[in-house]
Amino acid sequence: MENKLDNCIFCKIAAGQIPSKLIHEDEDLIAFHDINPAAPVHVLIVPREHIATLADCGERHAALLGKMMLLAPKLAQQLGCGYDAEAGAGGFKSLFNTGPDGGQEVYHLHLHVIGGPRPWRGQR
Ligand code: DGP
Repeated sequence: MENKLDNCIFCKIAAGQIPSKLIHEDEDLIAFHDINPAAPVHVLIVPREHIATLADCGERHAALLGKMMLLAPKLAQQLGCGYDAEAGAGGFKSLFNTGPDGGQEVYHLHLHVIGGPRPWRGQR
């Protein structure tokens, strides 16, 4: 599995070389709290494999991307911002930023999971 321990902050977090507030880890993914949260809950789901952006993903990454997206509602539930369909309440945002115009700052694929009671920073 490719990683970039020399210059990628998320590879270093995945390798345990930089501390983070981890909330999930398995053989493919880690998840941790964002250092600069935009909302009461803001976590990042990150593959252990170094993939720079969503645009660098191919067919071989389909299962990994599916795993990332399926983890998002589980973590949201665990962190108190799950979507309750019966009550029509709660919920969270899940977001991939891609490239400079997509607002991407860290070039290691990650899925933001953002939620909690509004208002959030920069949001209604
Ligand atoms: P993006 O703009 O999509 O590339 O978001 C990168 C996010 O990563 C940003 O919300 C801040 C977060 N981040 C950057 N460096 C670190 C770090 O060292 N630790 C943690 N926990 N989060 C980080």
